[in-house]
Amino acid sequence: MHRIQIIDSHTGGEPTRVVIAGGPDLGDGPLSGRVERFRTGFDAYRSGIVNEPRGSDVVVGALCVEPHEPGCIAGVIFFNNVGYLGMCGHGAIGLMVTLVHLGRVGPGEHRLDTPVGVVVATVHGDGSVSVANVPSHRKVKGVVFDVPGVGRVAGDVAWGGNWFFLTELPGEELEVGNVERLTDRSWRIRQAVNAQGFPEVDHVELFGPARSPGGHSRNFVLCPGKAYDRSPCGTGTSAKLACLAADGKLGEDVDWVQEGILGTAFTGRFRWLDRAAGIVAPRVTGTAHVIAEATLLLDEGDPFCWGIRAVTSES
Ligand code: PYC
Repeated sequence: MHRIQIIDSHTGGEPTRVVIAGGPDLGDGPLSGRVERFRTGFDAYRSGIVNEPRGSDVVVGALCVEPHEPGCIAGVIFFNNVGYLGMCGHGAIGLMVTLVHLGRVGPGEHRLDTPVGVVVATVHGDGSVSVANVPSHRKVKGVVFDVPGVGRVAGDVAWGGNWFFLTELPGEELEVGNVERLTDRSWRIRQAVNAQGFPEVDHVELFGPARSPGGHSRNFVLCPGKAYDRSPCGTGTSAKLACLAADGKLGEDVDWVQEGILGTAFTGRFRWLDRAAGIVAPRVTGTAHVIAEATLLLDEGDPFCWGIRAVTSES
């Protein structure tokens, strides 16, 4: 019987399952190498931890490991129903709130080692958390293509710790009652943009007008395993900030309030790292709540010990 100790939280509605003990031993070295060891040698753990019957398509796992980079309080590898994430903004906020809950950290700045670089999380006195994310940039502006069942789509490809295609679909209501339609449209867009020569894009982000008085924009984000992000997506907000910066639509250190599909919000802002190259340092602030402490039991005699593998049309 394997026992895996977890703490669950949600950040703006999007769950994070932090693995505190009992996860796979990935050895040491850079996190980019350890995520590959996770993928090739221990992928059953990923599925067992986040997939049904213990989890669901929407759960994002966060395996806490010893950091490699100096000065980091922890290393973290984020994973979901179908694979691994470079970074995860809502997950980093959830991890910090979990570490506060455990009494391991208090208010102040804390460095986290991830497979795509070091991020700096600041725990504020009011419990909110800011994440200074990895350098982000827009790769291509204004990619235009036809999407079967959707029509002509134009948008940007950008990196915010994961790869995104960002677009607006005029007339599309970004509300939770429409998630089936939004999921279908976003999935078609993802397949089409991948076929356009951007196979790296695994998240699709649709934008529309904000609904709240202080908001600047609302989004719907489709994740790689076809689950939609219940939060405004931290890495997606970082990619958005890179696009806004490149277009001169947002100034340095100016707040951008990004609503997600449930109406919860992250506040983003950026600093230029290299203006000529379009590279920004994004910072995303949000709140999370711890909702469960548990021990997962993995019994090899159980036919679904290692989870029910998520099936998408690509897997
Ligand atoms: O907040 O960066 C994020 C994220 C990525 C996938 C789900 N949430």
